[in-house]
Amino acid sequence: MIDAHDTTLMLSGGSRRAVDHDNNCYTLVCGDQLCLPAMETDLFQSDKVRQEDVLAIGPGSSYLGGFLVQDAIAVLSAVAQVTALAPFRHLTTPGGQKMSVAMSNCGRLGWVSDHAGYRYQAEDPLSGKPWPSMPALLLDRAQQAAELAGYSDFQPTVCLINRYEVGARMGLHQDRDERNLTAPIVSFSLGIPATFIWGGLQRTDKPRRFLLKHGDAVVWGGQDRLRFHGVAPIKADSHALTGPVRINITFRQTGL
Ligand code: MD3
Ligand code: FE
Repeated sequence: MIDAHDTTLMLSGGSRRAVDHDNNCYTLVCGDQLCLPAMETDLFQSDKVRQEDVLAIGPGSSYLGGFLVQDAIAVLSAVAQVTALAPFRHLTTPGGQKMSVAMSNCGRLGWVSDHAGYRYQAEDPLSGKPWPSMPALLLDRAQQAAELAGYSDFQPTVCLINRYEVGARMGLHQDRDERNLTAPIVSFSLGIPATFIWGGLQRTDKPRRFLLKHGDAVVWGGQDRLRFHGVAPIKADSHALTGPVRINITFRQTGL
């Protein structure tokens, strides 16, 4: 594993980062050979994921750049199967604002927001029926990413699917609606890129910014689990597999 969680490391080492000075935004780069793996596990013996492809970005968080690239079409097909049953919709915040991000869910529980608040629930409010089940490919890949990041036995009950069109954003927030804050959150990014804003445990802590690109996975856990975070307004762009859209999938372990 490469460790880039202190800024000095982020700022040194030519091939492992690129900085967009205009946006003060890092592009994280995995796979350089500067840090040799200190340990090996069975997962890393596979030729698909190398240990040096796992970049520690915080004490509890790892970036797996390009983790999903080979499976992107299959993952997007699984998303399309879910959203055929539970269409993307723009939820309303408890404050009455329509969210710019469109959302759907699969799995035992789904995240919803309305005038009454934020919560997880077993039924899609649009249909009154259970959310579509979590496609096996999504569950498998989420568990594999968690394992690679050092979280064994990740059992997500929620898969929240976010669709960003140009201009969509997500304001700085914490994910604290989950019952189990010891489990990590696994996120997958597909389609056009986003500038991710990663703050501290206080809303006013100075955030870091980095680019989340097509195929990237990030596992957020441990001491980083309650960090404030958000997504800057999406810039106009197009991706061969998604068109002018970014899809983000987050896997969460929670009960009701
Ligand atoms: C860091 N989604 O759905 S995923 C969300 O790109 C959300 O759609 C963003 O924030 C998106 O709640 C970011 C990355 C992420 C997810 C959860 C986190 C980062 C996190 C929880 C704690 C710290
Ligand atoms: Fe979040």
